[in-house]
Amino acid sequence: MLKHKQTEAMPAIWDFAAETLDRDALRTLQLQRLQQTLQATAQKVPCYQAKYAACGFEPGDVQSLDQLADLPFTTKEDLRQNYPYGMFAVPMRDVVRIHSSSGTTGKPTVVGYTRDDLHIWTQLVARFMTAAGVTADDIVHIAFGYGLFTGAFGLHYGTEAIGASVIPMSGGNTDKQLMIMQDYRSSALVCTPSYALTIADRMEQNGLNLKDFSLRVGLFGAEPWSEQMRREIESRLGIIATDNYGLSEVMGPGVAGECQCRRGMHIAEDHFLAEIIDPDTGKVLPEGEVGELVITSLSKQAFPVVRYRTRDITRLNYQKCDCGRTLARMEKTRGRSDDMLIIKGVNVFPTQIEEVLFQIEGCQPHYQLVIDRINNMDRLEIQVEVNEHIFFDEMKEQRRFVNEAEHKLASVLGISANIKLIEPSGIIRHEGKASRVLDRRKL
Ligand code: DLL
Repeated sequence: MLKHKQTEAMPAIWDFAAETLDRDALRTLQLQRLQQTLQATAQKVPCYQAKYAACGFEPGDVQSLDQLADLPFTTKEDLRQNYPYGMFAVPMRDVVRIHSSSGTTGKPTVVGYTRDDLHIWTQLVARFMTAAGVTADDIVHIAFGYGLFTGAFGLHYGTEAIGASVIPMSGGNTDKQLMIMQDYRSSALVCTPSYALTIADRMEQNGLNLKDFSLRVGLFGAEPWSEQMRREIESRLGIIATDNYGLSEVMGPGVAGECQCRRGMHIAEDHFLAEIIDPDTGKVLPEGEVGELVITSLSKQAFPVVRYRTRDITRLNYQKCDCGRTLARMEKTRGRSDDMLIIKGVNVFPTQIEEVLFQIEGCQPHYQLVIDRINNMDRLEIQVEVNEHIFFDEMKEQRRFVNEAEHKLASVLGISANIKLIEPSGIIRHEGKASRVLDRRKL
């Protein structure tokens, strides 16, 4: 059990009262806030008015949290249809910030924040950063792109609230990132896990020595990553790597984050109600089962969401954590239900393939999945970077790698794949979220 006691020296951002509430008190708070959110959406958002009317629902009817399951879901499609401001529950004069999702297809979804929303967002980010071990003594290097994406601004204000020093570096220009990180003595790194690996690669290519850096902790999020990848980042950057989760439609980063125990990300349940549903039937699943995360916001003013389907696949754990927090923890997400690949009928997430690959000696943490359909048969090619020794040395080593990869993929995941070895640095690097799947099947 980690020692914790609210003392004057402790940053205010360990919100002891909220983060260690017992479940009954938490549920009472959640119900009260849910009722307010339902009233606000029923009064102010036409999309919710239509949804409620269609199922004969009166917001005043909800007297228990279980009744939430009777309400319709909100989807990205609802947000698209109400582009740009149709889902806002306050007039634009009360909106002080606008962000949008990083969607790559169609119109992005637009989200807004009132001043109170921004205050809560900042507090929640500061809370998970504190849980991950960031203190006022840290120098926090933010390598997320500043802009419409919520990552950089979210972590930026959270850092300031803790009283740590923020370096608003933004994304790209990895050589410069390294120079600043070294010279300014950055102790905490904030970016996507894939960019953390790009930074590690460049450090090695430039012959830089870890000892000349001050890094000690990483706060990584915005994309799925495996435990193997965590170990790789930790050993190559000499840091503790923590995971944090969020999505712009719900708030941005700060929805959930790992404490130093790193056994799941604590969800800010005093501000968000989490459910796990079967993505096919929409039914709420029993505690502990894997399914799609659905979130209802409990305190947001400008952009409340009721039963928003995140498409992210995870599992919730309600056991009290060793850190003392009682807030439920979500497991590392396995990917999105819409990222799930079905290859020759087998359901598989890219992160599961990543887990298998990274166990093989000589594998570099960079890969790309290319799926084709040839003569009505799915064909998966895994392009994977290997170290120089394997790529340039004898065929024997290459064969060993390919055989082991094929064997493991077949025995662990039940899929067959052609493995294509790629030379070091041969796979395109990403500064933001990595995109690792090229599905060329015309279905
Ligand atoms: O990625 C918010 C964020 C920024 C979270 C910085 C953490 C750190 P969007 O661009 O709207 O928002 O993308 C949201 O990214 O539905 C997940 O599929 C994925 N995602 C976010 N965090 C994680 C994570 C931000 N820790 C979408 N693990 C979400 C896995 C994540 N996937």
